[in-house]
Amino acid sequence: MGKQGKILAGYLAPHPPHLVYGENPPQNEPRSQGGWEILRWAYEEVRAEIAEMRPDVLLVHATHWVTIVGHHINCVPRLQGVSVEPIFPHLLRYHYDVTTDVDLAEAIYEEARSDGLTVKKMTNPRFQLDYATVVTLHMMRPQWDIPIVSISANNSPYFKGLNTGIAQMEALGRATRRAIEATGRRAVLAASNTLSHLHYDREPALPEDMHHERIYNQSQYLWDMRILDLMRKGQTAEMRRLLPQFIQEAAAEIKSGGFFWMMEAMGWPEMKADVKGYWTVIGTGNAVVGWDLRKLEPAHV
Ligand code: 2X7
Ligand code: FE2
Repeated sequence: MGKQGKILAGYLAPHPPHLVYGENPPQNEPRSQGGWEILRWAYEEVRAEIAEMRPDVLLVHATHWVTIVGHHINCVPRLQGVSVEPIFPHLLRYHYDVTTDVDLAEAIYEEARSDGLTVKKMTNPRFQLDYATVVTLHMMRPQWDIPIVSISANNSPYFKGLNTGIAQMEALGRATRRAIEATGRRAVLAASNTLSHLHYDREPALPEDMHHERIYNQSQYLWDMRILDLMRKGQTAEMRRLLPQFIQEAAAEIKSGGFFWMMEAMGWPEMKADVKGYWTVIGTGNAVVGWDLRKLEPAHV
């Protein structure tokens, strides 16, 4: 039997297209004057950690790849295309070229199916990646030289009621962990989510005019800080207990399931998370946060 795989780290890795737009990478067509630096610099720390960890694979729960029947796992070996953000096409028209870790993707499919989840292999070679997947992966690893696995957002917490949906996402997390272990992969997970999610509906003439960028309301700011404070202190069980109320009261995007998937796969570690940065994008609360599981091990991997 080969070496058992492991999850090296997990990141809360939000996906506003504004972050890619502000960076002006060659893959994106629109140009900007910059903007949202605090979040972009936070992602620079993630990039450095990934360069150091050298994982075999990056797994992302694809928040804006919404599937109605079941959880779909991307099993296409290579995907090339242009991802256009439907609401902000003037900010994100991104050219991507990515390989998929098909063996791991198929292992997750099998594990999830054996747990009774409705799952499907996505094999359409012309499939287009959603912008959340593209933005999160670009911000984490703009070279696109590490294979990925992307998992659709069945959004079961929306479709099936919050508690039933969360239970399903957690089952998917356990299945993902077993598949990583069985295939021997050294994996990094990403939950592509904003925290509080109420936002403005008018864009300034210059989208990156930071004079206009501020949190939508004080109550959702206080909620974000409460959750981030618990993450920083490593009070993970207490954070988990509050998440349903947070989702209801701050319209938190983590309702879409990826955060529950990732944290369950990592065993909800009672460790201090590394909050790398927090700021607003069109009024929503976005944090880049890391859980470096290598710190739980006696010797660094
Ligand atoms: O998808 C998003 C988001 N979650 C937050 C802010 C802005 C745009 O897109
Ligand atoms: Fe989103």
